[in-house]
Amino acid sequence: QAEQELAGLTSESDLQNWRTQFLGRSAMVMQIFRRLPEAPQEERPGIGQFANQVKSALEEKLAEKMDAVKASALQENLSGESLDVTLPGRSPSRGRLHIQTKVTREVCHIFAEMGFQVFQSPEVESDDYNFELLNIPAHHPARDMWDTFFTTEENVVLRTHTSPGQIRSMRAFHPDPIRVVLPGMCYRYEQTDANHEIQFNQLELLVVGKDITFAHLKGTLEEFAKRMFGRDVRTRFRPSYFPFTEPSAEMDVECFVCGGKGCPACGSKGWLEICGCGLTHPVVLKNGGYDPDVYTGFAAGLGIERISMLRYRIDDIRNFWRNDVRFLEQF
Ligand code: FA5
Repeated sequence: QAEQELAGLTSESDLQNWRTQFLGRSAMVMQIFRRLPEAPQEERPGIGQFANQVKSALEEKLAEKMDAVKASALQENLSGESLDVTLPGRSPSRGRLHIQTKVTREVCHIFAEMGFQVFQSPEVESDDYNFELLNIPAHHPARDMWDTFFTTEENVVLRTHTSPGQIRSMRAFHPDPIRVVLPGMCYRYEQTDANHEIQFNQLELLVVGKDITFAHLKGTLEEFAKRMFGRDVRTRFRPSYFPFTEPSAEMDVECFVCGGKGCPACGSKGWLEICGCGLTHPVVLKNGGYDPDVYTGFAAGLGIERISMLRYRIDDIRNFWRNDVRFLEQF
């Protein structure tokens, strides 16, 4: 009877009812189990076994039928829906590299052509690497040059510049000569304006060898500017101070955003500072493992966003990390 009824069913809910009727608590097979103790002792195993066979045969039939019912319901659904292949497609939105990633790669590429290799160094740094080993002791007034984000862990800071990578690369390369660039994000707790952000990319340059002079530094940076902005670009060096270089300088590039007339990007100066630089301080060489009586070096820290501003004539640095897609998708 159970099998006969099952054959005629076509919906899932009918199948549920069938299950209650033939396999539920009050179904006949189940009653056999419940009333087994009433049967004579020696017949019980035979009856039990037979009831079990019936029960699993019914379960198997139900499962088969359930599959068939589901399959035909799906088939019915599919044939009921029609697909209009003439509708216009929805194009997926395309991701792209951030402009700073692109410019960083371009700058690395230029330096690679000049013989530099890329070296990676961490964004979260110890006080030692960010300051101490760069000849900036605790309580030294020069620490005020970098408004620092401290972490809850003692002596752990977000790097304020890529210069800690100088020590890391020296320790990795010693005693070989070095010619590396170190790109990466830096963080400063400072007031933002048209050319200052609280997070920005720098690219550190480090050369260590014998007889490295200021002429090498100047030549390298000027050649970089020519390759980045065109052969007629005008640059200027101004004397400056950094505890980890001696002598120190800063390099400005003529402001292409306003063509020298004055704009927010250059603070109406007509020139935009793109890097700090200098000859590596003997104390820093020593901290990196190099004998300052034998080796000399030069270093620079270039601001990638500033370079992008000049290159693409962008008059406010805050556009880069505002995450406005209308701005970002132009690059
Ligand atoms: C430094 O950070 C030194 N570590 C640079 C250096 C390296 C000197 C090696 C000597 C030897 P400074 O704070 O001036 O220096 O920053 C260097 C460059 O990073 C600036 O010229 C500018 O281009 C960029 N920069 C600095 N602060 C910001 C900021 N808040 N937002 C955007 N760019 C910045």
